[in-house]
Amino acid sequence: MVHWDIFCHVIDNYGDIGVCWRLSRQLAAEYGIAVRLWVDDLASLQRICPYVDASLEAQHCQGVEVRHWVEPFPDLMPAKVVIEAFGCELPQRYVAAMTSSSARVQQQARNNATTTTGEGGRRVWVNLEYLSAEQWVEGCHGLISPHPCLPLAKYFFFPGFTAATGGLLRENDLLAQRDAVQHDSAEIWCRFDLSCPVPGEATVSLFCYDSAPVDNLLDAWASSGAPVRCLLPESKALAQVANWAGQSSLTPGDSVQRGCLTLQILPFLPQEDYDRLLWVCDCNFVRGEDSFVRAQWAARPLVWQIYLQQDDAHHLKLEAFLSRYCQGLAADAAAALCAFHQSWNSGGRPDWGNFWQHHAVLQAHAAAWAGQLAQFADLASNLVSFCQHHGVSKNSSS
Ligand code: TRH
Repeated sequence: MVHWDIFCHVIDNYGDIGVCWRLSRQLAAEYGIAVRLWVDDLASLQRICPYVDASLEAQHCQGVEVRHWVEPFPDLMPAKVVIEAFGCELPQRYVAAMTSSSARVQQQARNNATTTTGEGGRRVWVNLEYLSAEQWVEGCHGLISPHPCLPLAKYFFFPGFTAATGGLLRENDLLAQRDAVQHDSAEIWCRFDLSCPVPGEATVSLFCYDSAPVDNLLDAWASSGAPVRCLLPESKALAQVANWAGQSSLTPGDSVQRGCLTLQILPFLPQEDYDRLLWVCDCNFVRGEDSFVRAQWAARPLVWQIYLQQDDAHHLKLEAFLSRYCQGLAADAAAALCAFHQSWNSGGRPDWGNFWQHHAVLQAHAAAWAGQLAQFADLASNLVSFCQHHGVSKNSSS
């Protein structure tokens, strides 16, 4: 069985561990890979996967070996594939072990060019990058970067929206599961302890940063003239929402009614349940990277709040996505979608009426977009092929 080590440093929020956790589970479940996930913040992992015990240094969960990444890092044999997620720096001791094992392998190869090394040959070190729809990603995906002073090199692996990138995370059965739930969603509403939507009601999930103009959006929904039900999993935006509702706090199970708006507070959901929430809502407000991708697989209209970056680099990222996403979308619907994103991402007054009048067109487009993305190979399978191409086969021993 081939072993992979995945390293995740949680910067803030849940996106870094959200991506690493999905990837780890998929590699274990679909490829039989022995994944060891090193994460420095187990509490964040526990939020998205309640089966994880944040007090344990080592545990197995959903087919993945979860290890608390603390210093000093233990002495151990590095895996055949080493994934450094989002440029997190690998532990020095681990890099030193990679260096000495690579030197031994080279020495053995020199001694006996025809024999496979006792350590099983090559190792691939990959830096898994953040997702962007920008054009330059295609040119950088797969590039190698030699270490400045050690005899090691790592590859840059970029997720993306085209066949020339690393693709997007998508489990084998994801779309079939989504279709089944969307065909009959009553059980899911019941699971969330919520009533099924009534005809004419727009159900919307809301996951955003506290910088979003939430008050303006809630005002727009309250006065929209048609029923809107907003489902809000517990998040930082809750304080702002409570303030808007004139309450000192809101907790899961609470509900607020203002004009046309019914606001229902949900607990922070396990990752699989959050997916299901996206599948059953008519429109999903998402953020960052992982919820943004999952909302695309939900094949429902979405509104993305991008993670703020230094030097306003996020503006280009947002534009790049919108210009890809809007291809093939009717001009008036595309204009409404872009205007809505601009105001949502810049603290403006999102015009819900102007946006949602196109909901039928936006719905058809969201389904077509998901279908188009599903034509490309998914990120895990691309990563496995990439490692095979660079010398780590499915059967390499660790
Ligand atoms: O939490 P985020 O803002 O993460 C961000 C981004 O990834 C950003 O690119 C990165 O630089 C920054 O973190 C450090 O948003 P994101 O990416 O959508 O991740 C949220 C995760 O939380 C995702 O895996 C879905 C999950 N989630 C649940 O499991 N349950 C829930 O109830 C909700 C609302 C989210």
